Amino acid sequence: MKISRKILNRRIGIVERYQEYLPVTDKTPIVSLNEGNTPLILSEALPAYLKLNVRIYYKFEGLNPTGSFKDRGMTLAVSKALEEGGHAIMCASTGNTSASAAAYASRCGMKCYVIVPDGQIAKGKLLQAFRYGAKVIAIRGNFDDALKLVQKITQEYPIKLVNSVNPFRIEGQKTGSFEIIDELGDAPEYHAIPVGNAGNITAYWKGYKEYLQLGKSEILPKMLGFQAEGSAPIVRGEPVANPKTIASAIKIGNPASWKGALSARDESGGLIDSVTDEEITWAYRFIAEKDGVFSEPASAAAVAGVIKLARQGYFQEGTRIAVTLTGSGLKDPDFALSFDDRMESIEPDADKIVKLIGV
Ligand code: AN7
Repeated sequence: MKISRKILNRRIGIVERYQEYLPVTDKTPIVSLNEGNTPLILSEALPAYLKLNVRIYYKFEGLNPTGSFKDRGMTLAVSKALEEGGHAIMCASTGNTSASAAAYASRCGMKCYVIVPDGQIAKGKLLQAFRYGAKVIAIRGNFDDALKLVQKITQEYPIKLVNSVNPFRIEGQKTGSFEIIDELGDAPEYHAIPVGNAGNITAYWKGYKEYLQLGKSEILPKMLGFQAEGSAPIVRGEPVANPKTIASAIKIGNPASWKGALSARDESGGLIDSVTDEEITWAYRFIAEKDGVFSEPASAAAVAGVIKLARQGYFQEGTRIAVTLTGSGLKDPDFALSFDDRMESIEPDADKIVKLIGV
């Protein structure tokens, strides 16, 4: 029996879905894990908590194939690397880029080299890079040191760089905006997003502008970027030599797409602000415990930012706020289990359980 792809309503990846808006041709080999098409989840708890008449939507990128938004950019970057005859890719990473690069490389038989800051990568991300078969190299330095090294090496050797300085990464990631508009019928009034290397805020802004030009939307959102206070170079206006934050994904002191972030902020009339680790942690727990959405700490920085601005009376009533939750909470089990949760270990006895739960 011939199975129709249409009948199965097959989930397709972002390159196939948005090919007319991406730099691909019929000859581009598509390396895909059916990424994208992630849920836009309406928050029940947050507007109620904030006592604010707005609709807040989580764009939950943690449900991508490797658990982060990086897959949108990586499918295109690796497809183009393959089209150009590449055999190997390389990236510096705070974790998610390496997981994604490793997965897409494995899918098309490429070698993958990832350079990470030693001891600063969340466990889930590191185990992904290993399991997808990448060569993992840890340096005694930070992400910014690692990025400089991979830029130097890929200039001198036939290895494609797949960090977001690769323009195909940005092109792929702009599809996040496309999906939001396709679903809402227009852009939201505000878009909140965590900022590390600043590729994603650059990509989303590009996507919003392109869809407006195509007549698919009528408004542009104000772009609201959030860095962690201890690694907030854009907010401070200068690189941070020793960035610090519990949100290891955005522990970046000198973002490559700094200019792109400034353009997104200034062209949209938005802002880039910082949030403390305490605020990030609070938001991380709130959206999991009250909204059922488990994202990693870096993603929660955007939620913390929305809470901070809401308290300042920033948002207009009756508007829509999209928040990109960039990665899955499962990525960082050490952080997830660092609270005072207690698990009781008891005899398998119903009476004892009932007593414990107090019903
Ligand atoms: C969950 O993996 O930079 O501002 O090397 O993993 O586009 O850098 C990760 C970044 C936000 C920031 N949330 O995005 C890497 C890396 C999560 C992330 C960001 C990252 P950009």
